Amino acid sequence: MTEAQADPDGTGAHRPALRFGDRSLTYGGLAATASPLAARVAGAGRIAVWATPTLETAVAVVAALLAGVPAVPLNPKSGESELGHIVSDSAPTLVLAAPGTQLPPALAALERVDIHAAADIDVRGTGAASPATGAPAAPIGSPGLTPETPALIVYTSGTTGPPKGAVIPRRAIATTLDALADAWQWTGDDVLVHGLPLFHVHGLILGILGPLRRGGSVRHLGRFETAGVTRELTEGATMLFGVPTMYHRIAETLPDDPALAKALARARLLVSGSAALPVHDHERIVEATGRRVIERYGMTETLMLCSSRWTPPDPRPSLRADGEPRAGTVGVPLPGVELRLTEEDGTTAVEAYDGETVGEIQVRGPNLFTEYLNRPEATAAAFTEDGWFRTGDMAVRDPDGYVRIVGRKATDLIKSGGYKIGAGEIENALLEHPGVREAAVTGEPDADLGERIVAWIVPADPQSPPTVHELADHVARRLAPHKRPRVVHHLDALPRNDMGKIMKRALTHD
Ligand code: MCA
Ligand code: AMP
Repeated sequence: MTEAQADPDGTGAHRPALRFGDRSLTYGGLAATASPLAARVAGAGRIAVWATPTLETAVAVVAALLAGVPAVPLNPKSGESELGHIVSDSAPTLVLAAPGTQLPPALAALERVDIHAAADIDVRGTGAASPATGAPAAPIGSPGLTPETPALIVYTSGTTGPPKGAVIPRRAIATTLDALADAWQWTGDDVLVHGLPLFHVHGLILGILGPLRRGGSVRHLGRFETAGVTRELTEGATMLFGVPTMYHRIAETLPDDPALAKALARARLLVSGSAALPVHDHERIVEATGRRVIERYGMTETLMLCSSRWTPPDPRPSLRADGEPRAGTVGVPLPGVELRLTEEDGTTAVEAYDGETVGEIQVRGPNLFTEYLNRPEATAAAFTEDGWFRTGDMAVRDPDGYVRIVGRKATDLIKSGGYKIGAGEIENALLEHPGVREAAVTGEPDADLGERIVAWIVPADPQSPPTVHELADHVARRLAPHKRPRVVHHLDALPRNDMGKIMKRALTHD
């Protein structure tokens, strides 16, 4: 029996919904687990969720959606100043966490509610779901809530200052997931596997809420590893979501791992997003598996913007299916998304579809966020006067409308491992280290991470400059481990222009 068939009474309650390792919940189990939690948090202003990659996080977010209470997913690896900022900015009334989890001092003042996610029996290998009561959960669009009700507040880095909270309404989540369903023919029969973190849009909205909205299921790996991908795709999963770093690691592993190649070849859909998938990795995967990876492009503030359409693979290689994924492009705008390229002035539209004329991507549509929490000026600055959101991504359009991202407007934004990281927040953290007098942060190409964070510092004492480990620990403790510098250069002085501004383009090491 397949998972899609595990519905003996036709109510859907027995169908599998979530699986994390050997713990899983059917739709009935999810409803029975999330409903009391929803009742417990109903009426709370905003709630924080300690977003470990576990069943509890998924249950907590579903409960928040059922209750209509905005949830702020917290990175459990956030350091003290990042966490302190998010908690004071979003002012949650309580924090939801798995029982037994120790929470850091930054959350001590919040009332704590344990997430009791009593999992169904282990279904792995039996093909059967456990009996459970209750109707299937319908986390989005519950009666009594408007589409504009905030669902999630997701913190995202900018070029300077601490991260901003993007307020994402229910309407945006529903719109984006339905647009992806249309583009990818994503249905309740699909079984997704992923190992992404659950405090960002990719892992949480696409990876958890996506399968639930379709009535399908998700198997989360806890942490990404290629062996888990092989296992789940071999045992019936149909789709894989990942960031390019994950596909790079897959491409590196494939030559020595025929089981991985076989598992990927079976998948219906392999999707990469959050950063550009290098053409070389894409080609290595095609060569080893015969499968193309679909790239999709999105942003925390806009949710999903572009993707190729999925069409069943044509066995005749000479026949290119319409809309086939093409390495180096992110496909075409999704249904409902208005996309334009603009010239330097930020308002004149680029009309060319010539694969050459570069413009900034600006977008409109029901998939967009509402605002940055407590930041009216930042919100206003993010939009043009006529309501287009400025993505800051630079692109060209091919004659057939395919969008090709060629760079970013701001050099102070770094994408490392699929995480967006602002140079400014790392520079501020570095300046708090007693051994650092001046600091500048840049990103440089990295085969695994896409970009790696590089710190250029003027040490307070040139005789004993702080080591890379010391500065990495310092940044990881304050902000988050993925924001730590991987390389540190010591300089006598930072290159500055006549105005005293650091000239980052002059920061190269020969
Ligand atoms: C290392 N670690 C440390 C330190 N050094 N901890 C404290 N102090 C240190 N000095 C720990 C890390 O916490 C981690 O622990 C482990 O060592 C390895 O860290 P790292 O090297 O950073 O991780 P990695 O193994 O290289 O991770 C690669 C990854 C990861 C798995 C690809 O980057 C990842 O999950 N990326 C996904 C990003 C993502 O979801 N982005 C979506 C946002 P431990 O082993 O315990 O973990 S973008 C988005 O949502 C938009 C809408 C979109 O388009 O998708
Ligand atoms: P975030 O703010 O973390 O949501 O990251 C959004 C940014 O990730 C976008 O503005 C792009 O720069 C980048 N991004 C997301 N998906 C892709 C993709 N498929 N190709 C290139 N860049 C991407």
